Amino acid sequence: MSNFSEWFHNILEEAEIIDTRYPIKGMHVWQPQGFKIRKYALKLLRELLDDDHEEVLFPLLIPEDELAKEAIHVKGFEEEVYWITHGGLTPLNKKLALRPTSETAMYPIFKLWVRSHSDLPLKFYQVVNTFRYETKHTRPLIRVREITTFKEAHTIHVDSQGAQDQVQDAIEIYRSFFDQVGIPYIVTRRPDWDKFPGADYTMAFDTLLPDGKTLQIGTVHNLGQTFARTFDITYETAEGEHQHVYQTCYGLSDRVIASIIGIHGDSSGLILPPSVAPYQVVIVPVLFKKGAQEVIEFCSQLHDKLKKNGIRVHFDDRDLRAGKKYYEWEMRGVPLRLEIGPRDIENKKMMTLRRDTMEKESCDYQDETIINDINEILTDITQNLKNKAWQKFNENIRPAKSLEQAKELMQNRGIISFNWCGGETCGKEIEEFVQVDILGLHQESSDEKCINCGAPSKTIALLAKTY
Ligand code: A5A
Ligand code: MG
Ligand code: ZN
Repeated sequence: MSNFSEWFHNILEEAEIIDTRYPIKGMHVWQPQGFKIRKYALKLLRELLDDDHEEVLFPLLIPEDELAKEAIHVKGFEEEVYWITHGGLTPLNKKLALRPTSETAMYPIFKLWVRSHSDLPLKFYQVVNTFRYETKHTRPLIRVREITTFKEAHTIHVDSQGAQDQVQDAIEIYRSFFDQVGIPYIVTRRPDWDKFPGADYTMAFDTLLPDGKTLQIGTVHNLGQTFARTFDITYETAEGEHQHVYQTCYGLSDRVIASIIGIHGDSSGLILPPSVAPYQVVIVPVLFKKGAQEVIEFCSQLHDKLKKNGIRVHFDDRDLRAGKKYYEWEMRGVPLRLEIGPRDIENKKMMTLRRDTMEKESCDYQDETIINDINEILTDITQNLKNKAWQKFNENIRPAKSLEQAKELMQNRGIISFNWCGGETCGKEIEEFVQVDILGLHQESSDEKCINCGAPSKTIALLAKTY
């Protein structure tokens, strides 16, 4: 995969994930294969959120005066907002924005919903499309102007501690989500100049794509009371006083799918973790003139049995050369392929091919254990994909003791860890010198000095070339 960008574009097309020919820059079409991956990824996230969040759905359009209310927020998004100015031929007397995100759509309504301390906390989420007129180079799934799968959660709390705890909970939810699809990540607290417009602070998940550039795949924001004051969202305390609430919000986008495709794939195409694979298992009959009917019947019954047991399985009985089918299912990333011929049935065997290792193995076939056996292989594939991805990720995080060393190491891309004081002027100097971005503060360190200004530094920060 020497040229990741080219590989990525080709596989989206060949595996029929996304059609990029739609005639608006940054807006693309989900094809059936891509849509299924998206659907299963959403299902995983919904299962996590539905535990203690309520799903809602707010309108796409935001009145100009609501969007403009929160000054810092609107400043952060002003260059990215699409506007609706007309209804048919009639100019609107109030312009309407296509949501770039939904704080200013939701919070005027939250003001009406929040009453008493006993109603709190409230935790909502929605899955919608959002629109951002991105000026940086657009790429399918990675930087789009219509984010088609924006999963945004918004929570409301009585106190600051509640919001801080929710930030931690949200980080755990996202960890669990990324673990299920085997995507490695590192969590940092973004520098103040890079936080979400209107947030007190922003925690971000970054992963590493095969070209050594990091991709921000999720963010969790502590909004403090900024929006609560702007939109006057208050609750009544037990003593009957009115207090402003504390809020958080967090979101994931289409980038989740981009990282699943980009991180697990190889030169033969996609490698999908079973949790999101449209087909987890494909059965390919190996046919000769003799015994063909028996093989077809056997495979067809096996298909029904797996399906009944909740495995997403496909029986490929097309009249095509087996080799052609193998090539196609490998390219589409099906985790497990079963090849069954007349001799296998006779000997109670089947041939398995694992897409993650490309290992072909003749396994015992037993009616009583087949479901268990297959589920075990799928679990092992999940674990192996995750381990491989984490190993590669960790290998690409390297410490630097000086700015020169950071610059030197950065020639191989990846992530550099270093001691940083956290100061804005100092941070900008570091970014200028190394010519990449500071992702943020990662973790505490024992007493050391900032590699740039020499001030005491108790935190390790990360540098990377970012998408
Ligand atoms: N309301 C909060 C949650 C919010 O909007 N946060 S955010 O601006 O950081 O966006 C959430 C996530 O969406 C980001 O972490 C990033 O992974 C993704 N994202 C942002 N802009 C994107 C774009 N143009 N294309 C694809 N994904 C994008
Ligand atoms: Mg942006
Ligand atoms: Zn410094």
